[in-house]
Amino acid sequence: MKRLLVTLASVVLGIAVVVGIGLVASVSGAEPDAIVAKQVGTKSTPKGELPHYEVHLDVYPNSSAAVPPPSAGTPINAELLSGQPFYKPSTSIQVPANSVVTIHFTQYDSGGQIYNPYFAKVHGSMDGTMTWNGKQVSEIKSSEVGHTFTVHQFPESTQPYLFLSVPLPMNPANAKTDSNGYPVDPQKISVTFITGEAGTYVWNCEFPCGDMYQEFGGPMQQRGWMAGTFEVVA
Ligand SMILES: [Cu+2]
Repeated sequence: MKRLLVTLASVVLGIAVVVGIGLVASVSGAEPDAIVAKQVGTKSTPKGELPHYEVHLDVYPNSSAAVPPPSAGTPINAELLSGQPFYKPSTSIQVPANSVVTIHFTQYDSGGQIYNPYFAKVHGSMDGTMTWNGKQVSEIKSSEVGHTFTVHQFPESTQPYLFLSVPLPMNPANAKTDSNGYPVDPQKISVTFITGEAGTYVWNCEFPCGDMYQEFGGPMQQRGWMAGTFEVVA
């Protein structure tokens, strides 16, 4: 009987922790202004010559004197999330429909083993690869992941299918760093994909880079930090 009670208590506690993290995460859905993809020309694709757009995103391990934390969130979030990683300049991204889009990432964080090796592979890019420091690759070592950029739809979505997942390699622990603690030679990743019709999607990081529940709490559930919106606009 005692054992049953202990089991029950830990299940209840477990649920409370998950619900609690969810509540903290939903306190604020505010994000910095959306990044709007810029046209850089046209590109030939399996679907013909399409307008080509670019987006630039940086990933930082923490804020510093040189890189202020995201403005999203309430003071309580800022307090809870200080020292946590985030995407810059925003996590809200807008790209045009029926176009080719290239996202360029500059990744300054360390990393480690990702729980699910599926997310160490590139999914949904135009040719199944990404460019990593000048090389074409379709996956990286699952033990060397810094973050992922994973775009997907809402479970109940009736919008056009969109799934894109890019692993961003970690910087080694002994990487040379600048006075703010960021690697002087960060990881550079580019991925190119084709958009379909308009739709609103979400994205998040699938590397356990946060804290609390299995490192999936804190910034992982916070728009403006490791999650955001991805809009394909007509
Ligand atoms: Cu992350």
